[in-house]
Amino acid sequence: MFKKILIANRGEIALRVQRACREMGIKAVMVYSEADREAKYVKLADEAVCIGPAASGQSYLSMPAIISAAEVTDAEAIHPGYGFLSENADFAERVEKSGFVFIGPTPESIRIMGDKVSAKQAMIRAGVPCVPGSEGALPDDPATIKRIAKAVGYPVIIKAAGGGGGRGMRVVHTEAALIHAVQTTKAEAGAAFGNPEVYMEKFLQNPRHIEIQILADTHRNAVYLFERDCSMQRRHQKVIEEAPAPGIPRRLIERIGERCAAACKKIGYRGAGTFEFLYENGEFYFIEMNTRVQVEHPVTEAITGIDIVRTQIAVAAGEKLPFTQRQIELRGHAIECRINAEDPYKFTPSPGRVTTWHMPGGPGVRVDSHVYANYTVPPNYDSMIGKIIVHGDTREQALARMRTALAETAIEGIKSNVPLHRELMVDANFEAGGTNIHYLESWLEQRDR
Ligand code: MV4
Repeated sequence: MFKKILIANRGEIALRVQRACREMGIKAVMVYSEADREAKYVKLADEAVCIGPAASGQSYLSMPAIISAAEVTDAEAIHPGYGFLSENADFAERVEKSGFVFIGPTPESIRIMGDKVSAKQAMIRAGVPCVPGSEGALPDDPATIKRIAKAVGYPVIIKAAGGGGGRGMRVVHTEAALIHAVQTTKAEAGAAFGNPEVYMEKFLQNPRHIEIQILADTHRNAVYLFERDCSMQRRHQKVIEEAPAPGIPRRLIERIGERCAAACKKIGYRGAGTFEFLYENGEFYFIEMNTRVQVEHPVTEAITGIDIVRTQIAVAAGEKLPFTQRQIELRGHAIECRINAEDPYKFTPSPGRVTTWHMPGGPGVRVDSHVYANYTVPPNYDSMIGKIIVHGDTREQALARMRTALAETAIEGIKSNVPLHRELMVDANFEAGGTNIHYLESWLEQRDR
């Protein structure tokens, strides 16, 4: 096992990975920007290295700064967390070329999944069901594009190969609007991602966002850790996640989960990963794969009892997965509320000094956050400042525990979205379960009136 790991991230995930290191007897090196100098997890670190100014581009996104920090501290491996450089294939490659272990998949896997056209082609070959659409990137010829759209059937969606997570997409309802939409999306994709390639899919009108968590080792073992329902989102930012997904038959999850695990073995995937699907009318359609640990991983940890971060580290060190698929059991129900430093009505960021920070507790309650009373939320980064995760025997119990947890929560000095979560936890439609990807945004519109 590694003796020392460098954690190339900040905030709650930096603390989460540090905790896994502690538990495993591994020394943790934290890197921090000038804006995060006072963070407690930095002071708690075995070693800490300042890698630059507050701006991410000059700190958490600076490959030379991070690799130098690993060199001077003699770390053996680098955990990238989520966001920042976590899905940057060039970074993974530079980490390995510099003699460190990248705690994640191979640069090649990251590269394939980063290009949404090659990701989809790999999944089709591996037997994972995808949204019907163009086979690969769209050609230039307008007549051919029109023929493909006609075969797929309107409405269609044009997506950038270099996009993902909701960036670089355009819905098209009629042939009259098609060619202009393709050309505009291509131009935007070229400017934003340095890759003008686009592809076409049938546009699904009211799907749910269901994702499958997988873990794979370097000994050809891969397992799925069931699903998460991430449909409660606003502007492609998830707000609430839960597992299992309400109302989806277990045999369908088992079938798609087996396909994902088989695909991992086929492509030689290693580490943690997530297959994102749209789910509509009882069918799963692959859209993207995330090659990192995700914000919402604690939901899966709660229902399986498996420590995903610990397992990432273990398989990166070459260990075999310590469980087989048959040993993984689903227990109870988990819900996560993301806590953001933002106005709960207008969603404007609300950084600043946190004067009161009371977090909930009790049976089945977990809080992942780096925040404490008198901590100052810097204005330079994502507004997520923590997560409340509850677990219960049933969805009803999990919901009850989340309501109690949110009632106990007190955050003062900055605005937070805790009031929004309190309202959503008593919303009749959320309570019923199975809301689609548009539900939260339409709920917010209704609330405004
Ligand atoms: C789609 C879609 C409907 N049909 N693809 C948005 C994020 C990116 N990961 C893919 N996205 C979508 N792809 C087809 N063929 C609708 C969305 C979408 C969405 C997906 C998941 C969660 C929230 C969403 C919100 C708006 C649109």
